[in-house]
Amino acid sequence: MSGSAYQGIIRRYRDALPIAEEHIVTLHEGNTPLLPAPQLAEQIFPGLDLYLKFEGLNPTGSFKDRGMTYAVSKAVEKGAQAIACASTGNTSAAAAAYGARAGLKVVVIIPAGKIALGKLSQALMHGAQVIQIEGNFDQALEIVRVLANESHCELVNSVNPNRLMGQQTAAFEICDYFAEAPQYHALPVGNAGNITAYWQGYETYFAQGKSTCKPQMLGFQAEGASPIVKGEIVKNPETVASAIRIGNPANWESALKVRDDSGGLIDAVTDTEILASYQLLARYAGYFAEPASAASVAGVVKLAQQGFFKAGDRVVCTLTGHGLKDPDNAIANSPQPQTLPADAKQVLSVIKL
Ligand code: AN7
Repeated sequence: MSGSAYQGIIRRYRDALPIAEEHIVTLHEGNTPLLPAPQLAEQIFPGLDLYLKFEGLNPTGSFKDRGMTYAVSKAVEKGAQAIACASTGNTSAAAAAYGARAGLKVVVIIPAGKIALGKLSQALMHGAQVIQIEGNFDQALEIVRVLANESHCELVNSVNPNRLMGQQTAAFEICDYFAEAPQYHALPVGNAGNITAYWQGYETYFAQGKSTCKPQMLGFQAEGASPIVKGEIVKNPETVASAIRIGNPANWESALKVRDDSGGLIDAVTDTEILASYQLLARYAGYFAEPASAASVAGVVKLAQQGFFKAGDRVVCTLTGHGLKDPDNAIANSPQPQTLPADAKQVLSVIKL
């Protein structure tokens, strides 16, 4: 293999992610597509210069891989034998995969029955100890914090600053692509780790003179799980977007700071709006993202309807996770296939071209 072949975000952005070569744990994450989406823009607001950063094409199918490669590498550097996390699904999939790669024991604590099928299958396949609690993500996070305090287990939720350092590389990639930062950056908000990490990345590039502006950060929570918008903890969060079914975000304070420092906003979108954008994305952009990811697009749709944008504005939406993670929601929100006898005449009779 050529020495210059792509080998993941730590080697790509060495200066921002310092660590000795021998400790690097990577699945060659990052370098994800930043796709122009003019047909989708046409549906939302003609003239919008819309791009999709498809994080579903990371090795485990979500943006969590960027944070996990650095958090697990740093855990290995420290000599940790085990890592643990609470998760709505994607963090557990990434922790399980990177932990397997590093030969670490992995413990994941998830809300029973509230994890998308693909994510559960990933944690199980990679050999993590999976504990389902009869409770929600916020309770799982409290339990895993106790575990990390009372053991030598490394906590790899986004309260671990190494996670955010890794995740900021998505902002680096976007600025490298445009040779500038976009005007607006929209993304879903759960624990608010990712919006914090992107802002950190944009600020770093700006400070280094690699961009001349910083974007306004547009964060979107699901209405039934929108503590930051409401300004109070949501005890029983509910949303079809199970990845962001979070009532007490771990990075709440920093989310408010990002909103204010960037001149952006954090708003809520309903499940109906999320599902409409979930389908718009699949039909008009050709990207199949999971429901939580569609919250970024749903938010842009909502703002566009309010007259927020003008023609030519450049907006990047992060699609945080792959649609294949959650086949149940995909099938439940699509027309069902027709079943017919294996007979050409009957099959052709129902096909509309
Ligand atoms: C697809 O996996 O919290 O605001 O435990 O999986 O940084 O929390 C996942 C979060 C958006 C929200 N989109 O990001 C977990 C978890 C997808 C996600 C988010 C998540 P943050």
